[in-house]
Amino acid sequence: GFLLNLLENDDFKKGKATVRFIPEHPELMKPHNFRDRGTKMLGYLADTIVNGNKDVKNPDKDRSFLKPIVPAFDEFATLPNGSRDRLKELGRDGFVDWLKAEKKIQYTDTTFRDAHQSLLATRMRMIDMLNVSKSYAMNQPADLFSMEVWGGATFDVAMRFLKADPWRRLRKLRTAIPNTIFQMLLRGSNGVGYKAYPDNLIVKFIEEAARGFEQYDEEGKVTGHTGGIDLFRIFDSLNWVKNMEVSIKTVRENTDSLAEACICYSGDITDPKKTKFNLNYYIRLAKQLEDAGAHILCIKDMAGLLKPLAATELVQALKENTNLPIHLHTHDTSGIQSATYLRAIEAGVDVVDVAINSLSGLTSQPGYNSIAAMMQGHERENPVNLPLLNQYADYWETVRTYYYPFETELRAGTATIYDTEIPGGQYSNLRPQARGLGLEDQFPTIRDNYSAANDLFGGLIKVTPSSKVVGDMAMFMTSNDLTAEDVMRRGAKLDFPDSVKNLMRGNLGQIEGGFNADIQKLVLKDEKPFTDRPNAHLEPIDWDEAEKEYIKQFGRKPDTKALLAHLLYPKVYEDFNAHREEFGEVANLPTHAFFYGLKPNEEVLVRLGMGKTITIKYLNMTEADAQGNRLVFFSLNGQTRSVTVRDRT
Ligand code: 3PY
Ligand code: ZN
Repeated sequence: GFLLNLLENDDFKKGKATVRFIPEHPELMKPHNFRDRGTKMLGYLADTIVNGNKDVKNPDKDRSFLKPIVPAFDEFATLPNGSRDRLKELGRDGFVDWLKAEKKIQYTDTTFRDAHQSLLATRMRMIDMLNVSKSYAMNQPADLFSMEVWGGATFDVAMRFLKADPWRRLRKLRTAIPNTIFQMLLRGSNGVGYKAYPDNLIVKFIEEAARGFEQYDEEGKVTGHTGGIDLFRIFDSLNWVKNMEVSIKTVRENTDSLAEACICYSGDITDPKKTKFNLNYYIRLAKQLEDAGAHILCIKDMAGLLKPLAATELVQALKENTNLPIHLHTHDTSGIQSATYLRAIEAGVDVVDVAINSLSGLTSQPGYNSIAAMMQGHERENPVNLPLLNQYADYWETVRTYYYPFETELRAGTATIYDTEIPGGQYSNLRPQARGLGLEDQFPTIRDNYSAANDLFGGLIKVTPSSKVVGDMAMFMTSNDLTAEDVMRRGAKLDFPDSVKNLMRGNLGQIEGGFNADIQKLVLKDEKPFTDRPNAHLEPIDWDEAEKEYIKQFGRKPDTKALLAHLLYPKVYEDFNAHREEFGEVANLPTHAFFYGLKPNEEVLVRLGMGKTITIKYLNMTEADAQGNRLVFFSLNGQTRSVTVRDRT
């Protein structure tokens, strides 16, 4: 196929291809030609029409969707400079100095990552981001500090549920938005996963994410890289600094990106009864992170526990005791976090995290549009073109409707969050998880058991993955009808969940004040826990060996990014790879078609890449034959095609 691929390419046909064309598009050299890709896409659609998307439970067959309106922009205008240009111009240290001196409050837009992780189970697909990205980069409704676009759960979910390559998402977004700082959430030594990985895997991951993607010259030689992540937000789920040191050092020494280190906020510094995570604890932690080399300090309030009065105290104290700019992250699960922002801003916080209004609030971040409106006339106002920003909220409001099966069920803010301390991303997940175990009617008990489990363990910082362990323990207690006293009394005979054993072994690290020794003994029985870094026990990756194994398993040589995806999530990557072999790049399908298939006579435009677009119209299907097979008919660019699908419904 090469000649065929090339001849079918629109740019080539239009005479737009240059000598650079072939090296820039190595995919043309591969046997996957466009005809193949079109066929695979039909295979996916046919299967989804007949059997549905496994990820969508109980689809609403009558639902129809509106088309989101992308705010208009001038295609031919030059791209305005943004925060990334400022970072390049000033360099890291200059940029940090600028940030500390800047009076205007800065905004991070979390719409592309935490907002949908916390409201829509991380299901937001690349195409819905990409469709609006160029418009957003060109129009710049505000001088944004950064966009959070990657990391957290997105790496896993892209492959596991969206059957999409997370690296490709980053590449496409980077190309569409070259002028704004991209930030990602990195779970320290847990990377973008749920367990500790070998140090050299974390190092390589950071280097690749920061470097971005190859750029070529006329001869097809690599001339440089696009750059990828400009700011790494690094945290540890137990606030254990040792688990963050490798990441911070790697960002500082091996990349030009910014290292932002987090103090994860738990408890309540204004509550005299909550003595463990008090103001002194956070000050001490912040100083350790400064010593470890952080450029920026983040207050990561993942459960939305930082009340307004506490914000004043904490921000002031951190300003007095460190020399770092401060970035505040919260979730509005209680409903009062805009008040916290105002207090934090008045106490001198440098940057706050916001989500576009239509994907904000509750377990997500406070709304960007409304916070910008709140700041009008304030001495720290950073001007925002609000009517324009509101057009983006309209865009996302329509897009959000495509994701209705994944909507969080929380309807109003809750003050129970101060007792349970459940992170925003987990809160919206807990109810579906309970339902899966047949425990939905016991949700209030699960919530109570969540705090009981936390106390049993000795009082943890709870954020991925430690929050998952507490959640697992809460489910375990609820399904076995155990109180905390029962656990202590009968623990020697109980087989605890694996994640709990792992925590008690020290596989996630150590906690402030140490684990409760009694429960540790009950969980581990005769096993001895580690007391040092979990990574210290992990074999480093042998890269040559890993590449050989990859080639053996997948029959091709990987680039470093593919190898990393495989090493981070072997099983998830294997399944994703098999799906891609069978159905191609389904990330290019419009979202309604991806999740719900098509209705008879419905037509979609699908981009196959490099300006090549096909029109697919679903016509109809036959009854299932004796073997249960159906023939599904489409029109592909006007030609009738049929696909055979086994009906598994
Ligand atoms: C994640 O680790 O994905 C988080 O969002 C933690 O808050
Ligand atoms: Zn968050």
